[in-house]
Amino acid sequence: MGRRVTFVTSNPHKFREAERVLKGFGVNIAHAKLSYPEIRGDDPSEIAADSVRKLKGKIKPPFFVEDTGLFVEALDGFPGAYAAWVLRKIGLQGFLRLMKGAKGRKAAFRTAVALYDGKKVAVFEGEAKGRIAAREIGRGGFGYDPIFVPQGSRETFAQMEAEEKDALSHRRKALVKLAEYWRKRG
Ligand code: ITT
Repeated sequence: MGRRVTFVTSNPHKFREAERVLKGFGVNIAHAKLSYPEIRGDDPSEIAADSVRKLKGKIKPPFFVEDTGLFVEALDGFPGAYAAWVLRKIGLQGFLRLMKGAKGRKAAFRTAVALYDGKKVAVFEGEAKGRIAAREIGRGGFGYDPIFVPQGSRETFAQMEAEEKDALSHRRKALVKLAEYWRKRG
């Protein structure tokens, strides 16, 4: 299967994170910077698997896509897989307003990476549990990072060095599974 795989994503931050993590496993990635239509749904794995199938014939395999959602317990999982849409519409400040009065701030990022190796689709999941901060803190990272405090930490992802976030991140957990699968297949 070789050592090089293409990551199809419109998000350069995701690409850089994936590049760092996979490099540690000797896997090099190329960036196909494009956005593609996604189905609506609650489950990142279903969304990623559907997207990778639709990209067959358009991108040279092996390639993967990734879908991430933010699930807030007290909001019954909202915004979930609609996280990108919610951020575009109301921003972090709007989201923090929605959290006012919520009973608890527990949340989790869930990532699904779907790989097509030219023969079949494989999906790998990763989760980071944590909580929603009271306000935006930190300048690093992207997306919801300034308001997400991972379990066991006092800082938001946006306050951390890139490698510190990597060590705890939902994305890394999914990508490590991809790398292990990759290695086993040879
Ligand atoms: P692609 O679909 O093109 O890969 P995207 O940015 O639209 O890029 P998602 O739909 O998976 O990707 O992203 C969902 C939202 O969650 C979006 O607003 C991201 O900024 C945010 N997000 C994803 N991963 C994140 C992370 O590690 N930390 C903070 N926010 C994240």
